[in-house]
Amino acid sequence: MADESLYLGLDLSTQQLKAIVISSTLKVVHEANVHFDSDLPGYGVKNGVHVNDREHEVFAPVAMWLEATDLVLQRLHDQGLDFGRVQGVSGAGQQHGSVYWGQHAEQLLQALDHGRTLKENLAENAFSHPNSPNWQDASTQTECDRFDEHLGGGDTLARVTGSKAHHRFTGPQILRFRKKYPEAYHATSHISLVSSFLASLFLGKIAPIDIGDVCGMNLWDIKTGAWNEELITLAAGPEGLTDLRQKLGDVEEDGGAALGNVAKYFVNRYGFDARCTVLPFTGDNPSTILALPLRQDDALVSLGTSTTFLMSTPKYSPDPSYHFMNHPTTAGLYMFMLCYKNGSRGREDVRSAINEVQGAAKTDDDWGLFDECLANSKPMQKHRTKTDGAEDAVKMGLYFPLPEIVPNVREGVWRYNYVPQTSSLRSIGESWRIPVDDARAIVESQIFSLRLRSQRLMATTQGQGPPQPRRVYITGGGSRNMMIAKMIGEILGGTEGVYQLDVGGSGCALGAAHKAVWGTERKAGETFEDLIGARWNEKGAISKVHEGYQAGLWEEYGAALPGFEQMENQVIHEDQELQRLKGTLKPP
Ligand code: XUL
Repeated sequence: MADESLYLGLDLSTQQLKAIVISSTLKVVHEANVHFDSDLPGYGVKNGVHVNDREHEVFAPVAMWLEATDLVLQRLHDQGLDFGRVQGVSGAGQQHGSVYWGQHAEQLLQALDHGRTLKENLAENAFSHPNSPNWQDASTQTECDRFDEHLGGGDTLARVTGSKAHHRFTGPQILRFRKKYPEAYHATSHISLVSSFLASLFLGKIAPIDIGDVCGMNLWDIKTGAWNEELITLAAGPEGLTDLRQKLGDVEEDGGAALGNVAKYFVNRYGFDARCTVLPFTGDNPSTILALPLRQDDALVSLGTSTTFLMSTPKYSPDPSYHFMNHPTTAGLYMFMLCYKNGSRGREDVRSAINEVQGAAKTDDDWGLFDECLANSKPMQKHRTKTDGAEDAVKMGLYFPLPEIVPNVREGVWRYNYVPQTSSLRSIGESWRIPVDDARAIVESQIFSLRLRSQRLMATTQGQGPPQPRRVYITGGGSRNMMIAKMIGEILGGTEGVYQLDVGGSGCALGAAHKAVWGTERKAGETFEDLIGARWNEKGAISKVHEGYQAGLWEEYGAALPGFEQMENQVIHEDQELQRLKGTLKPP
């Protein structure tokens, strides 16, 4: 329909700002993006960030995001988008990052001059610090130790806030920021997450933090639904509780709430309808589960630069090895999340090594030989080794080109043989063909880790078959590899199978656009799942790529899972010993 209402969803991710415009009936009508490295080279970022290796800092310039916001809207305008039809705007942001507003922020946001760019309006005077710490930052080990200790251990912190302390979480980051930049901290009037920062621009005033994204801070008590004052005091210092509470502001509990109308700047500069509503912006992971009506017990695996595993569940069973967050739209549901730093990069390293030794004619980014290695090998590469005598051993490994989050260990590659019958684990001897055997081992290893950590949640799910997800949706670059899709079905299962979710360039931006439709058009009491579920056209968005659960094989993988856990524990133990020797870890 020519005058059907439109909705804008944005995703401010690490490497780009994406925008997607959909209709009330969820059809995508426009998409645009801005790549920070190539479109805004003046900031000198690589993969969207600056890195200070000496302090393990990773951060991005806020001015770059301001410039990207105007540019992405300009690109939508150039495509012919009639902004006057846009009735709702929502968005997603890379999780955990924080933006430090200065004393003039409110005033400058309210008076945005549409004759100048956002950067010209804000960059110089609206912030107390020019950069935002990125989720890849690993500079806060000391602060994380203090957060874990503060409530009596990582287990308690996970129970209260949904996660143990993590380098990237905003609470430890704020504590470090206060110590490293005391003057800037003092001059800070508000602290936004990346999501609420972007919402603030559209709103023309500081937007509240969202109920899903607030769980990525180690500061929010999930069960009581309030800031945890002990943790805020830790981040703020003994005298600073009230001050930091004010800096953080209130949290919007309704993911579909109307925060206000779009700021005049956008009406006058781009032609937005002055009645267009701004809704809460959430984190990129919570937003991704809104790209489809993800039912309870369905799992979504994103195989991108990082690997993430997301599930929507009513069961709150936190553990230090993973994350629980509030569901971004539906009270009483939680989002379970595993987030790995090492996703595609490790697979790419193995692929390049195989291409180098095996196929002189292959270009570096050709996956043919890697896939052949997967297709020509047996599950877990079962074999008999000389050392293992008559026992069947399986090959397994860990591949972390970057220090990993799950589990928290340094970078490295480890290869083992494991004998399920005797539970014996040996560092490899002669039986491995490196790098050929690494292809199956790395893919299995990444999926084993997902199964190991999600299995507890599956315990009560299905009426028939062993506990496993109902559907497994896969998305991201790696999901296009059909061998990987098959192995996901074989190891994780899925009573209804494995589905590739093809929602174009950005599931997060699409999820945000869905949220804008729901928040703006919902009737009283209508849930996100009901409204979006009724309008979603499954046929256009997903395709079944594997049957999922294979009786026998799933159990065989299950028998090797204790070996995988043993291998991880051994590597963690060795890593801690190493750190102790270097003097960076206290004795247990
Ligand atoms: C989640 C996390 C990443 C970022 C990516 O905890 O750190 O997935 O959200 O933008």
